[in-house]
Amino acid sequence: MKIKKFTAASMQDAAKQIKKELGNDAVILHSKQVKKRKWLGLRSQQAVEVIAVLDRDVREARKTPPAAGEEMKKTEKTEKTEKAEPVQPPRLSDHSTSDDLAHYKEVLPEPLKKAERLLKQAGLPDHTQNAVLSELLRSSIASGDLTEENVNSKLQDLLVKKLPSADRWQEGIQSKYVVLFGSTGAGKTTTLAKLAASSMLTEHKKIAFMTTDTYRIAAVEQLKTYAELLQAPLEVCYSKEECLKAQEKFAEYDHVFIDTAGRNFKEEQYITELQEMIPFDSGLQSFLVLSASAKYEDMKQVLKQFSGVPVNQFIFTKTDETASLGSVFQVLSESRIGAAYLTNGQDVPEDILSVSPKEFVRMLLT
Ligand SMILES: Nc1nc2c(ncn2[C@@H]2O[C@H](COP(=O)(O)OP(=O)(O)OP(=O)(O)O)[C@@H](O)[C@H]2O)c(=O)[nH]1
Ligand SMILES: [Mg+2]
Repeated sequence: MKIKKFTAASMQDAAKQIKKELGNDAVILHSKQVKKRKWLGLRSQQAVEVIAVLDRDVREARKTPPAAGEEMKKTEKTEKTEKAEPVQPPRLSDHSTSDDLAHYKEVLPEPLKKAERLLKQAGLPDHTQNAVLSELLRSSIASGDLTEENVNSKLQDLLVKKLPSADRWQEGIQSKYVVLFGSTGAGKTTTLAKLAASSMLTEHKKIAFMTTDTYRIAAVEQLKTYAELLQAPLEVCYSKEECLKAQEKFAEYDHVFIDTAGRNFKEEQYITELQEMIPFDSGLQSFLVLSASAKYEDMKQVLKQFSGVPVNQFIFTKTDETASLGSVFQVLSESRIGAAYLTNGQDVPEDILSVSPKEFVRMLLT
């Protein structure tokens, strides 16, 4: 893709320059009338500023491109009747060069510049920002509509398409066993309590708790507090046998919420223990809990570490503690695993929500 800004006395002169420099395949992206200063700024003259783009995909995306001559006439006409309006792109042959959008960002029209700012604020990695902006540019030009509203809605659609499909997001609690695992302090126990409480209070289910987190007394105490508040039984399991016994004990319950130890994700032993203790083969929903405020590289490490255990969905915690959801977006996009819940505070049970990919993209861009 090649983008360039031209300033000329008339639209016709600009078209000649574009044709000379970019060839017959160039497409006009945007044009406006400007005042050109002459004689040390003492006099000014009307001029036209045109942004043109040369890109194979853009041309192919335009389904019924008008002939070059016709379009050129149309462009001249438009010049007389419209001021500072985007002009229909003329069809001018076949070239394509570097796709490095970075060189061209300063000449982008305002709605695309705004999209660029939003992508940056969202904290997406540079390569994702550039890929999205490049696609956005192409599809905006192809549609011939560079209004802020259209560009913004196209931006949202492009981002949604990069996420796992909506059916992988909002499943709710369906299985008998529900287990949360993840790295230390991610918010597993608090989130487990939120899920259990809403299952009991909203869905009127009979619930119980199990924990394999026996490393710290405080961890058991923390879960015990929630169990007592909900008047639900809790079984602490130190071995696989105790886990099996607890399963028998809770045979009549609708849902059993299982807490696991918070361990450093770099410890392989932790994953082996999980594989032994958790009833993965008895109708289990498993959630990998990641803090939304963690760095993308760390999230990727955790995901890799848990590749040995089945992960149904993600839960992203602490969205209230981060200004950007860029790393969450990137992890979702690369893993193709959906997000069941986001948590946004310490209060049990209210600070939890489930969102669709569309809603998530809106959050990402705000
Ligand atoms: N701001 C905020 N804090 C949260 C959220 N979820 C959990 N926390 C807090 O994070 C801290 C750790 O939460 P826990 O639920 O104990 O985390 P954990 O993953 O069980 O921790 P370990 O068992 O030690 O690995 C607590 O202070 C929680 O109140 C959230 O969505 N937002
Ligand atoms: Mg815990």
